[in-house]
Amino acid sequence: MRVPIIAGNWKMNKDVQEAVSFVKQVKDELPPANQLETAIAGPTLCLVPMVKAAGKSPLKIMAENCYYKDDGAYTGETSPYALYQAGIHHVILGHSERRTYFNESDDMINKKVKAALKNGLCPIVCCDDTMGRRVTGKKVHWVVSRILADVHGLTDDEICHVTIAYEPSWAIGTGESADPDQAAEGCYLIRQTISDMYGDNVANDVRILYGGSVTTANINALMEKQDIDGVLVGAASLNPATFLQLVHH
Ligand code: G2H
Repeated sequence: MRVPIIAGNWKMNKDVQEAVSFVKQVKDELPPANQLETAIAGPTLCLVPMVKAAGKSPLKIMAENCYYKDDGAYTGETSPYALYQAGIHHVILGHSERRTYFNESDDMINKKVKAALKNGLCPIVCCDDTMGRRVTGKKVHWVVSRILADVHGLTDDEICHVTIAYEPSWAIGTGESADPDQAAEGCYLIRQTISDMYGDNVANDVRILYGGSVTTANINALMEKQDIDGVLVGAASLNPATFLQLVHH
C-alpha cells in the first residue's frame, strides 16, 4: 500500500528563526508517518536547525536540491553525502524552477538522482509539463520522456525509493491548479511509464504526487484520485495553520 504524502516546498522563503518556529508549531499536530507522511523542504541554511527542532516527530525535513558529487571544488553546491550525515534523508530534484532558472537538464537531474540514492537520500523527482504541449497534444510524449530520462538506469530497488511529482509549469505559483482530472491524467501517465520500464508491481509501489497551486480548497478533490498519492505544496505550505489544514484535509 502506498502511504500518502503531504509535502511542503518553501522554495527561497523563510529565515532560520521563522523555519524553526514553523516546525515547533506543527510537529506535535501530525499523524503517524505510517498513516500519512508529512514533509517540508526548506532553504539549505535552515535544514539543520529544522531537523533539530523536528526531533523525533513524524515531520521529515527535505532539501530542495543537491549536487551530484559528494565533495570537491564545486563552489556553492550542496553535497548529498553531507545532507545525509546532517539527518536530511529526502531531497527534491528537477523542480521546474531549477530547470528554468538554473538550466538543469534531464541528464544533470539523472546524475543527481543517482548520487542522492547512492548516499541514502530519497528523491522527489519533479516532472513538469507546459500548457503549449498540452494544447498541441504532445503532453504524453513530454511527461513520458522526462521520466525516461530522469530515472534512466535505476534498478528496481532504487526506483522504489523515488517519489515522482507531476507539476505542470502553468499551475506552479499561478493560483491556477490543474483540475483534478488533468492532475490525475499526468500522474497516471507517469505510472504507466514506470510500469513499462519496471513492471506493474514496481509501478504500484512508486508514489506519484501532484504539485501546482494546491490549496486547502482543492486538496480533497486531488487526493481522491486513484493515481495521486499526495501533493507537493508551495505557497500554501508557508503558514503553519494552513499546512496543518492541508495535512488534516
Ligand atoms: C509548485 C508548487 C510547489 P505552488 O512549484 O512545488 O508551488 O504550490 O506555490 O504552485
